[in-house]
Amino acid sequence: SQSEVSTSLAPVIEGNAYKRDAWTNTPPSILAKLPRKLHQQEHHPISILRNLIESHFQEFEAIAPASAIVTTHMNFDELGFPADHPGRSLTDSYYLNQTHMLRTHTSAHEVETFRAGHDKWLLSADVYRRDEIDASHYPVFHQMEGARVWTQDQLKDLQALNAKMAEQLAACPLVIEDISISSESNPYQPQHDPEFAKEIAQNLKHSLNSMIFRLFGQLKAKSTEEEPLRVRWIEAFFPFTTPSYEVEVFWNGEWLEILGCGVVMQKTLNNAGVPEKLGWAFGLGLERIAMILFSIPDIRLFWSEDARFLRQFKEGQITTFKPYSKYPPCYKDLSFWLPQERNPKEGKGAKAAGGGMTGALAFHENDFCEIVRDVAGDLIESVTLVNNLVHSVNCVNGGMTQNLLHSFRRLTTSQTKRQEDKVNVID
Ligand code: FA5
Ligand code: MG
Repeated sequence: SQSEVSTSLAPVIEGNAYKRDAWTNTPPSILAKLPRKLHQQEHHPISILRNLIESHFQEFEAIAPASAIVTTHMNFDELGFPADHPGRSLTDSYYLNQTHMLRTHTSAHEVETFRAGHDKWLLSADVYRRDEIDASHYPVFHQMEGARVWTQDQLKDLQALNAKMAEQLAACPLVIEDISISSESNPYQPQHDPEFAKEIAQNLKHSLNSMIFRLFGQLKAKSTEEEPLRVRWIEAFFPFTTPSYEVEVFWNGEWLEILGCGVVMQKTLNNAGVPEKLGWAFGLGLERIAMILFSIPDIRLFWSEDARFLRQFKEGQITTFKPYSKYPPCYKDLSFWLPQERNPKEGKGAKAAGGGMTGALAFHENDFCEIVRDVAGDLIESVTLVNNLVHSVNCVNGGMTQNLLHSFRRLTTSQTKRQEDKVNVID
């Protein structure tokens, strides 16, 4: 029967079996990404960026949800997505079956996080969307959700806090293209005191602007142009916030959307069992920001397991990505004999002490590297000495025994351009 077939095909993921049905549309290639967790992989640019943002939001708790598999209720219903929202369609999201799916955004964890009593938190995770594949889209990417909520009582201090934050921001060379906090098309919630809602939205903007300045300000300082960073706030719509905004950063001649945010819909907080609280939430795309910060030209590079990608990054540092060949590196082994020569710096004493034949060679590894660089430029990634032998052989010269150095060196080459790939460096 139909149901027997479905059961027998139920995939087991993270120890749970998900019964297939008409909604099942997640291919094994996508499921294979679940254990990767790039945002938790030390020295990976996504993890470096997550840590940088977490250290900026000092008093916020960092939360890591257990699984990418959520119920459709968590991903959509709980957040007020209407039944006919396009995000729910099989063409846009990955379903395990009608009730379980791969989260499409970190907002899927908002309600459970508020319910657990967290008031200031950041939550980072892998998210999944059926999407085109090109340099800036990938069906798996990473988001960070952030939220801060207050009780009515605590809100009284918010105005003073906002004034302090505004003062600090005024000292930053940021050009912010702002919009009004609320408008007819981007209204406050009817059950909110507009004064409180305004201060919450103001706090959201200050918090995000200072984070943006912290991240991109460093980058600007590194660049030669003196142009200040341009940031633009625009009106947006999300079923779980109002007023809502998106933030774009002007980069390489175009506006790039980096996050969505807004004042949390009171319905969401009521659902979470904390109706007495009010606050804001944001969701940002870690890849989008990391591509700018690290100059990574293609979103697919984040999934690379090639050491030539991974070794370019280090926790705590924003470094500029250097492109490498799309071909794997090739190794050239090279060995050569060096005649015994005395190091000129050694003086006469060495001869007396060592019997004349044990002095160091004048040859220095850097001399060798100089030759390599001269011939092949930056095509050579690294030169590694594999072995060094000193042994006696009979030399033609009068049958005298001499010590010769047998030096066996390994050259690792990697080409950066296709044209250069044809260059046969050292054979
Ligand atoms: C959301 O996902 C909302 N959950 C954000 C939110 C959270 C709003 C909390 C309000 C309150 P959106 O679909 O616009 O919104 O995605 C948020 C960010 O994720 C985008 O700004 C972008 O930086 C990133 N993003 C979205 N789609 C992709 C993609 N295909 N590839 C890479 N990054 C993406
Ligand atoms: Mg968006």
